Amino acid sequence: MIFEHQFETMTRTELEKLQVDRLKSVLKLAYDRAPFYAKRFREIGFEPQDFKGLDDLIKLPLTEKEDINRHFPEGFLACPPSQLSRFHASSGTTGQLTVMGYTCGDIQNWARLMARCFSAAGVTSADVVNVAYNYGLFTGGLGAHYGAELLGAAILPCSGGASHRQVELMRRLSVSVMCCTPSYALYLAEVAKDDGFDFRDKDTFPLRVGLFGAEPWSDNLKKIIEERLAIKALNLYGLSEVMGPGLSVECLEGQNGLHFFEDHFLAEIIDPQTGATLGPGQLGELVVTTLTREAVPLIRYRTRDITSIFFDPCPCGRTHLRMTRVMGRSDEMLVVRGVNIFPSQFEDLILSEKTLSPNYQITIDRENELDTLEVSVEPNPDNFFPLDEEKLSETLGVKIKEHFGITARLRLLPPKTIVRGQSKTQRVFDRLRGKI
Ligand code: DLL
Repeated sequence: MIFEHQFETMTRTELEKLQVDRLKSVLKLAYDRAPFYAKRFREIGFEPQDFKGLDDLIKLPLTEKEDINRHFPEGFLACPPSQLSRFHASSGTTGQLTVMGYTCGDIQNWARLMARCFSAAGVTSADVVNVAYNYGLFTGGLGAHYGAELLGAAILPCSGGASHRQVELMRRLSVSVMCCTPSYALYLAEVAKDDGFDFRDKDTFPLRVGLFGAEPWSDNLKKIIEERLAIKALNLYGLSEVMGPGLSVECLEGQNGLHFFEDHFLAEIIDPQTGATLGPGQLGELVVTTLTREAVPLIRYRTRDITSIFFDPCPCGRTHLRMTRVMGRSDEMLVVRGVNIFPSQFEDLILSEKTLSPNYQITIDRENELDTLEVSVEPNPDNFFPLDEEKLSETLGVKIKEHFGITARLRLLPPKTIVRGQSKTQRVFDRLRGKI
């Protein structure tokens, strides 16, 4: 089912007209009410009435996370503080909290967008949804909660943690849909196994689909989750500065790219170095302009997320553009001996070795003036035979060399050595740049 058919299947002409109308209002709102944008626009001599069409947007400056950190709330709030109904925050990689405010209208729109996501995953009021994203300042828990509630589904608000109890409840309450980070989904499968259960046993666990996101994950990890849990693993994307989860989602029919809700957000792809606009199919940084946010409209916000967009029709009938799986953040790209690599690209290579597990860490260091890269990984728990570390190291080393042209060392760890997270998992320990 398509939750908001009238919006999700609009023709491009209808959609662009709606976007232009909404953009005019958003630019006026930002200029009239948010001092940060009023100052910015004045500096470049731009007045909202100058805006004629979508092409004019790229003339406006980009907004950075740092701008929000410095100027929220005074500079960004476009509504009277009395109209605020919620705050959320995200800690990001730097550890500094980026805070966001929402009006009642923003929360209602968010619920509708998350209901669209669940609906794209085939969820109905007959489902039982376990929300294992953390509830609280993080947007995952409450975002998923409100969407599932709007659809009329029954919600099990487990949040992250207490994993044995969570598996037990999923069994007893016949949970059919799960929402959490992809790494936590794998961990729950591991916990179930320790407790003598198997998510693949559909008489015990009628689980059939998961909406996973909040961290980068690879195609190979998707395959592993689908095999281990015998479910469809769909990608859910969003970020708290712009709203939270629910900017885009994969649908059950297509399972190829994430439908980006263009009636609420405008997407651009730019070259992260030069800021130049890139076309469909070109990999770059996603820049988002909010079209309906009331409390904190954002104009050309740099997400730092690396993806590409495409406009091909999808069998599900939704017409909005799709984005490819986010490879990682431009500010989390690894630079090893001058080569740029995203951790998710490593994940794909590690998991192409069937004897290795998705529990891995990458450590970057320096020895004798040279960058070193070590992949520490646990073996696949389904292996029957002990692994030959030297041979595996060689095979993986060759693949890494072929793909990236750099040498890597493999370290096999005993099973369950790597700490499992309830939320976003830290995979990279970059001793050169202090991200440890
Ligand atoms: O992670 C919102 C969210 C919650 C999304 C639950 C999906 C599911 P933040 O904590 O602000 O918000 O982190 C946002 O996480 O800029 C991306 O770098 C990354 N991210 C989110 N979803 C995905 C995804 C939430 N599906 C940051 N794939 C974003 C890859 C993702 N990265």
